[in-house]
Amino acid sequence: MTLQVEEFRKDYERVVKGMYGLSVEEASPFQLYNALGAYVKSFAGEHWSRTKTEYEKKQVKQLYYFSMEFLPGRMLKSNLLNLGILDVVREGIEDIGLDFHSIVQAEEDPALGNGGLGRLASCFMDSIASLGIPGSGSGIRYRYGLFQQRFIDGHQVEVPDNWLRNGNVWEVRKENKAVNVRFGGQVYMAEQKGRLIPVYENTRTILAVPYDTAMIGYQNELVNNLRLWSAEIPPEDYVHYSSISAQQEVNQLTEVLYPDDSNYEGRILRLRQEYFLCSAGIQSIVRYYKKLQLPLTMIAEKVAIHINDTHPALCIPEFIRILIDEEQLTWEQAWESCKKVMSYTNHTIMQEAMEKWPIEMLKAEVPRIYQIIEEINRRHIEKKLPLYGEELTYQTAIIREGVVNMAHMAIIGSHSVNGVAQLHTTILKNEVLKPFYEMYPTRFNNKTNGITQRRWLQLANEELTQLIDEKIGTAWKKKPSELTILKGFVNEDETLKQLEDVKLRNKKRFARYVKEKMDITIDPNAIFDVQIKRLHAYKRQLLNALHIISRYLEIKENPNAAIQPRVFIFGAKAAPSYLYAKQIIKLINAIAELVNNDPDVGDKLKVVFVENYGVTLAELIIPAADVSEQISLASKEASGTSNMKLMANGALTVATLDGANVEIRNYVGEENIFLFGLTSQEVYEYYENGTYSSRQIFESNPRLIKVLNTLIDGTIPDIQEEGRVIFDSLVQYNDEYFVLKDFEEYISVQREVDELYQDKQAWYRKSLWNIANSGPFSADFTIMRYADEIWKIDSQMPEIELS
Ligand code: Z16
Repeated sequence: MTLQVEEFRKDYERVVKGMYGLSVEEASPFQLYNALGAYVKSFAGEHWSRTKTEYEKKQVKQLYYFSMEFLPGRMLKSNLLNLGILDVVREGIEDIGLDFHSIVQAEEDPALGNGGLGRLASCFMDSIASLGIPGSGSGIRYRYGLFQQRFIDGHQVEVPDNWLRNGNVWEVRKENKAVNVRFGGQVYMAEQKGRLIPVYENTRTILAVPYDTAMIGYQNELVNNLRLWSAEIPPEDYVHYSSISAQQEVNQLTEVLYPDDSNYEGRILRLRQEYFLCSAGIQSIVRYYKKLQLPLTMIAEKVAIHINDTHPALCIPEFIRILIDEEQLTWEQAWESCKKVMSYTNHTIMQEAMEKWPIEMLKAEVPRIYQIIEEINRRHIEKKLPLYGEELTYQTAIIREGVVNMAHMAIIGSHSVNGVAQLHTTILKNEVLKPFYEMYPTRFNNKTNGITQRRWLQLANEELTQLIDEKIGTAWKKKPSELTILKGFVNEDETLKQLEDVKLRNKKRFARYVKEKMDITIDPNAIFDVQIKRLHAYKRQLLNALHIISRYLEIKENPNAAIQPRVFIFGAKAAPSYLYAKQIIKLINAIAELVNNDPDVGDKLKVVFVENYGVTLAELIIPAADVSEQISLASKEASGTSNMKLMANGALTVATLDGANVEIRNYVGEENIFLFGLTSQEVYEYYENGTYSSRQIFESNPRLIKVLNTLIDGTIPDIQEEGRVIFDSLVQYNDEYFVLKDFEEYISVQREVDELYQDKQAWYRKSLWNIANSGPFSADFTIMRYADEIWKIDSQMPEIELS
């Protein structure tokens, strides 16, 4: 079915009139957006319903991707692209005399995730649909997304993200698919017809109502589902909810996303959210499976459940609860199915991110689930003790020292555990999860993360997309490996020049935004140096800041020296309770204040810290980046994904050998990446021998002394407190993330960056080489491997070929 411009115009004008009683000239940008969204939704509706019926009729095995976070970004353009009607619709809109861009911008960016993990889940949703894999997402419909960030006097201030204020055109409320989720009370086992069944007392029941959103495959007529659950008061249960406080408890449940990235907060409400998702999701899966009229003992042949980090790990005991308490399976039957169905991805080795719920909390909130966890643990210990002895076995216990270790439960209850980059998986096997690797060597595997080039190249960087199309044709859009054909162009001056022009136009576009939003003038001919990711000590935005101070001091000492101009661009939110991260934000904003207003500095150095970084801003910044900062302390960043997005858009990477940077290095070669710093092995050696002394490095490096002194001597304005805290963290408290250790090498590699940029041809040769090598980081490859090796699910389009 091909859509004609004329036909679209007529349809669209009718939809606007039908929805608002207005002509397109009278409608506001938001109304125009909403009407276009409704139009797109109905356009996809046919495929959506057909996909669902097909899956059911063929009884295909389906994947359910459970995640507490999804970060889809704006959906209008992406849906139009995937439906294959982006150009026609844009042309039609512009024919009417409307501004397509302002319609696109009227959409809210749903921030139902924190960062990498949530965005990965959404890239995966796009790839799963685009590869024709039967699968859906399962998450929470938070009433408020991740806070919006404002800067006041350089400090981060959080504003609630009321993203549903004007409704959400993409979602469909499915009240008839609602399920009950039970919390609290007491539970005891009673005999009934010769079986032990649980009897509950004083529980509170909450209604889980799903809202479905179409996940549209890339030009393949296939539409999957993202199901987000919302908590409501069960209408028939008004007696229990007569008090205001009882009502408030329900309303709170799915009210807001916890704003912690790679950090465990241990709040009771978060535990309730996790169980709410798991219980609602598993109930709806079992309900669907039962419609197929197959024996419950065979559920693993039709269902695969993926647990995105430990946040939804309660899927495991909930699955067992339903199979034994409600479906009368034996423990052994339920447990065997559980292991076959479940798989788990680990996303971090940071100890502070590990979920460990106090026993008392679980007992109080989900007493039956706690009993089941105890039983899983008891059987695990009983079985492994004779095989592995006490030491190893107790290291793998689920319950220990008053807490339930969710990672241990996730590993024991699944058939697959994967890390998200080669190095990360190696560290899991050899360090963090070593006892488990000894016990279950075949359960461990790697699935390096990926990104969808559809959003991050085709949509975000239309000009680069067009250039690539001109050079190598359009097959790469379905077959990302074909990007390697670009390697044939690295010695073509004309291509390199065209690439330079594209980059310059993208930089100008971002410069306009910076001028308009922040009233800072930046020179598009300067190097645009970009670090965009959550603010975390281990990611070392501070190292970047120290480099900027060092450059500033050099300019001040020698104002007439010729230096390569550079604009340092930051985007980062700090968790509201993460004081140190907020102090670093204040520091960088203060540095910006200082250098941007110093007449000695001029265009040589500018610092731009964009407010409220998220998917939408990433789409503007990434195409404009020359340098990609991936400078976490080696071993700490599980994978990183902005590294992949920036590379695909032709930025050169300044990196430590951490996460997926290692694989980027392997693809592009040492000459095409700027490496520096400790290796993960060296970091582990320092931990073992305990010989790191940051003070010694500080005292023996005159440049470091000068740079660090600016934190405490008043050079940088208005950071009395922050400057002192940060200085002390580096010098006094032995610099947990080896910032000082890596400083000198970082400075010197940055000098190489400046030098290379003097030779534009050499620079863009490397830039093109990076783009040409970015194909392997397509999430399509990643998902193909998950589907083949973990989920054992076939594509509905067997002819598909990615390489
Ligand atoms: C998160 O975004 C990540 C890990 C984690 O434990 C929790 C959250 Cl919310 C990130 C990793 O830090 C990052 O390295 C990785 O690329 C990303 O998850 C996706 O795997």
